[in-house]
Amino acid sequence: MPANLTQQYKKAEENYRRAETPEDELKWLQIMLAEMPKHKGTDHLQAKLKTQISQVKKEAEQQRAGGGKKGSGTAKSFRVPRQGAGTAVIIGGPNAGKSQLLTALTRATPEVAPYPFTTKQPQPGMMAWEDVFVQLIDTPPITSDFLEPYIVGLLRSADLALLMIDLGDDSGIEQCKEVIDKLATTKTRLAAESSLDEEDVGLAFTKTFFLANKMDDPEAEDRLGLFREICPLPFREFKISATLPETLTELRNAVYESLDVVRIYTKDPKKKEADRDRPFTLSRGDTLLDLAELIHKDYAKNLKFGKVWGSAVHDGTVVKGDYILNDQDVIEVHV
Ligand SMILES: Nc1nc2c(ncn2[C@@H]2O[C@H](COP(=O)(O)OP(=O)(O)O)[C@@H](O)[C@H]2O)c(=O)[nH]1
Ligand SMILES: [Mg+2]
Repeated sequence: MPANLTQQYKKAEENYRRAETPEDELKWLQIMLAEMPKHKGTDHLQAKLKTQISQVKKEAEQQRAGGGKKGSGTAKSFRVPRQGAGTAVIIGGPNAGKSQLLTALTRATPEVAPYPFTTKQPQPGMMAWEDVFVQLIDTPPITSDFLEPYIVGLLRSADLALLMIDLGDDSGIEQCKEVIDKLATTKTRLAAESSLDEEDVGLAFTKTFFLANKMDDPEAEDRLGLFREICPLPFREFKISATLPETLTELRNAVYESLDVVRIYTKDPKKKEADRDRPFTLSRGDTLLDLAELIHKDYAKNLKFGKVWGSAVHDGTVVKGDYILNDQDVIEVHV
């Protein structure tokens, strides 16, 4: 659809795709509609947005009114506050090694056990990558007859899904297929890249890595071959053993790289050194204005200029709000 959508539209779309509540969805859908260029070429898309807006409005109202309604209080919803440079959600069938992976990559201590359904609530942990952290969330198993409803919301708002298969047992093949089939019945699907569906605006896709786990098992390679035949997936694949940390290096790097963020160190103009402890992370392509907004709303409003030390510019270069940030820039924000 060559609609020449603006940068603001694309940002709103990204926020909508990852919205965690109907109120949030509504807000971003309305911005999308306002930002959409109005001409013949976008008629179709405008109509779709309007339909989606009225649908989400109804959902938001129902949710607001739902407090007193019978049954509505039973649907447990777990919201895990976003933290770090981005979020990856670990999913899979029972015993795939989800909790083991979280243990191996973070300091979190979920229960790891050779029996299913040990994990019932989402369990977050922070994975270190150089001087930043990525949030990983361990979840309960998904089977053909059971999917904790909150997992769909977690997947939707996540940057990445990590789909694990148990190659330590023949049953892992069918169990992994069940996960994929089950998610295919929801409005959040796994895909090679994150996007919104072009026809059904309510349908969101989340970028997924396929983790072939327990490769230390002597029959793992055969099972993987069989699975690939039965259920070919377009996702990037990693062969790992969650119990062997040395097999996880490529995955750790790829998870961070998939976030496509840049690290920015801010410097107080009155001080000699930048704050090297805790970089801000922003999406690649973001500008000085985006950084100012992240620091404080008033900073964006009152931004005068920035001074940059980095790989792409001479030391101390003065830049305006539209300066595109580079990884590891040191920036003084002047307001
Ligand atoms: N051999 C082997 N066992 C593993 C591996 N990853 C996990 N396990 C074992 O598989 C069982 C289930 O792991 P767990 O992380 O609790 O699975 P979950 O249900 O997906 O959270 C545990 O006994 C783990 O020690 C692996 O890479 N190799
Ligand atoms: Mg578990």
